Amino acid sequence: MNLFTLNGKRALVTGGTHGLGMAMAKGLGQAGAELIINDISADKLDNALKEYTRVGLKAHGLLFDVTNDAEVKNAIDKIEKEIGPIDILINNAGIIKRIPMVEMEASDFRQVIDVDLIAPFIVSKYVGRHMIARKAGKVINICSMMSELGRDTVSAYAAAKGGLKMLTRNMATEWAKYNIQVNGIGPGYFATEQTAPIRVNGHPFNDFIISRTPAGRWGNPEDLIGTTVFLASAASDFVNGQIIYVDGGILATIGKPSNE
Ligand code: NAP
Ligand code: GCO
Repeated sequence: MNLFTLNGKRALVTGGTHGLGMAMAKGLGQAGAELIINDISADKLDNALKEYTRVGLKAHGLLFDVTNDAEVKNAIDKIEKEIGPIDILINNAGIIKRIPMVEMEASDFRQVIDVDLIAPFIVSKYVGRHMIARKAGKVINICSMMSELGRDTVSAYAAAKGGLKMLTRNMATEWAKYNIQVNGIGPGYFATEQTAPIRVNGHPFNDFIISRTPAGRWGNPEDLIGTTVFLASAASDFVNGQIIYVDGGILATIGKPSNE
């Protein structure tokens, strides 16, 4: 089982102050990794660092906007110089805008693409330079059901997550020769702040997801920990360019009529 240990490793998790980011970071910490948690909000970062300390994990906080090239470069240089080498990167930070396409402003579309697709490129570029020099590293991009499926109102999000799947494969193609494994996780529907508006009891989408998911429930953020530790550890040293869907079976089935 030493294949799964992260002792001596250091992991940067973008958007790691709550939701899926915090759950995955806690999993990495419990497997032995030192954590570097990023967010765009100072308050959320402070509260999150208190939570990581409360559960006995070693975590540093870095405030930067993942879409801002200069801020990201400075942050990565600062981490590498003052904290230490980044062994594991999780590109988790993300936003969604649920707007019918014909009503969506290009500025809204661009903002979603910026955070969900261009930012993983920017952060990976600056972290990748150090990983390539060390000929070692793990990058995990957080994809989505929308990397494979469309849905009313989430056009920009689907475009970004579809693009992130292919960015993952291309990064794996370019970096595997440097002993860097780049893979993705595609969560199904998970209970977090991001899905709160569509997970209200009685909301048609809430009932739809429960019937559409063979497991018959929403995912709990902790359901991602096993896959995250696998992709961050030596256990996945020959796994490159894969997207592992953790979705309770959504992508495996056409679903069934709600009255069945
Ligand atoms: P969430 O609760 O909304 O968390 C998103 C995180 O990203 C927050 O910490 C947010 O910070 C941070 N963030 C947003 N813009 C940022 C920026 N410009 N710079 C730095 N940090 C930024 O969402 P979640 O549900 O945990 O989702 C996490 C990831 O999983 C996202 O990529 C999402 O698309 C993906 N995902 C979620 C689900 C699901 O069912 N929940 C399923 C599949 C994929 P603030 O809170 O301070 O804004
Ligand atoms: C939505 C949801 C989804 C989930 C997730 C599914 O409005 O459909 O927010 O996008 O967040 O990405 O995998």
